[in-house]
Amino acid sequence: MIAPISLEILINNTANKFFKHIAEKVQNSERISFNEGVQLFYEAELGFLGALAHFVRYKKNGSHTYFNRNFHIEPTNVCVFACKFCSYSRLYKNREEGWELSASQMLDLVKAYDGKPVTEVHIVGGVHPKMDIHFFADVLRSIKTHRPDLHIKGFTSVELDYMFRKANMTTAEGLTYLKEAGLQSLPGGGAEIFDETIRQQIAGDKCSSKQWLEIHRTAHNLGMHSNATMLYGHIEKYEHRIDHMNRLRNVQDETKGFNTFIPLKFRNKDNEMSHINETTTVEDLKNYAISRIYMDNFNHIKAYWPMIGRQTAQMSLSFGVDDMDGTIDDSTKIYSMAGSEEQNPTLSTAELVQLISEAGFIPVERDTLYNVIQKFSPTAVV
Ligand code: V47
Ligand code: SF4
Repeated sequence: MIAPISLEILINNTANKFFKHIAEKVQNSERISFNEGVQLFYEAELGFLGALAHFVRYKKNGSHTYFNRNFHIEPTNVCVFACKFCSYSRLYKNREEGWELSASQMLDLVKAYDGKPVTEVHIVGGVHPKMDIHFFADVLRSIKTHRPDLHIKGFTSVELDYMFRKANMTTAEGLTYLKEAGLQSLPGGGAEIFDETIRQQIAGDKCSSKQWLEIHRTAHNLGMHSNATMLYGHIEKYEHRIDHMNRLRNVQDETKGFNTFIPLKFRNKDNEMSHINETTTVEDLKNYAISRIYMDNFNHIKAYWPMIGRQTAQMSLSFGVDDMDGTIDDSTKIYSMAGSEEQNPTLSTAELVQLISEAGFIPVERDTLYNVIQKFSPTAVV
């Protein structure tokens, strides 16, 4: 088990004034500024960032590392939008590979978990012109009727924005309608990069940054929680990553409604940005660490293992990450289609416990809202 840590030795032995100042700020739980965040990206080395991020993670979560038992439903991969980084959408290319699940097929996917201890279903897919808000409200109601204890986390702001506009509903009306049908939390997808110039180039036709943030702010005001993501490692600069984090940090100051921040590494297989090299593992770990340092009002930083791979996810636990997402059960295709090493993402509870223990942390099964379900002894095999 990891002992409580101090930054004293680092501070006393850091000659560089900027790094010393940042380490002191982190030690004193003082917020770092936009410019300081950017400078860390350009100048700091991984070990220094890891020490600071680990300090923050330890202060917030000790050596607990969270995971949950979950599965995804992807209603369709047909999408009216044309994000350049997307390897998944099948409206414009290879339409014959598109799928469209009916409401009863989605309920059957839920029924397949009858008697199994899953706590969350994550529902996200493409934006299909025929799947409207009433269709999804029926799906939510049927899931809740069948299994009331299953937490439904569903729909990116991109899907919601499209549904609400088609139904002529305001954001508050649409969210209230879906909440009453059974929707409990929003996932973090669709955020990509908030900088308007970069967003225009990679995802120009879908909901704007302002709309994304407004949907999450409204959900929080209605008592729902949500996650936030950031797609990094493509054409953005470090300034854009910090700008993205800054906009989220500002909303979180207002609402406190975000559960976790999930950096998503751009994967380059079979999409219109395939010519861009993927980031290195060092860059991924730096990104997690700076996220942990910068997002001081987020309780959790998640490494989504189906996208980053289980080994990097395991390493990330020493760079600020305290959550590995869940068992997944091979129920999502977004990342395998984009080239992730996890082609059939499934981890048993025993494997998650093993990965977390091996990295020196205490595995904790959580529900969607981070209530503890069970704490494992670090070496336990389930
Ligand atoms: O918004 C799409 C990303 C997101 C690629 O809230 C890509 O718990 C990398 O948001 N390379 C959807 N990323 C998935 C998502 C998510 C996943 C897991 C957990 C949660 C949560 C949310 O996937 C999209 C986009 O940013 N994405 N294509 C790609 N080629
Ligand atoms: Fe559609 Fe989402 Fe792919 Fe964009 S990333 S094209 S919104 S499925």
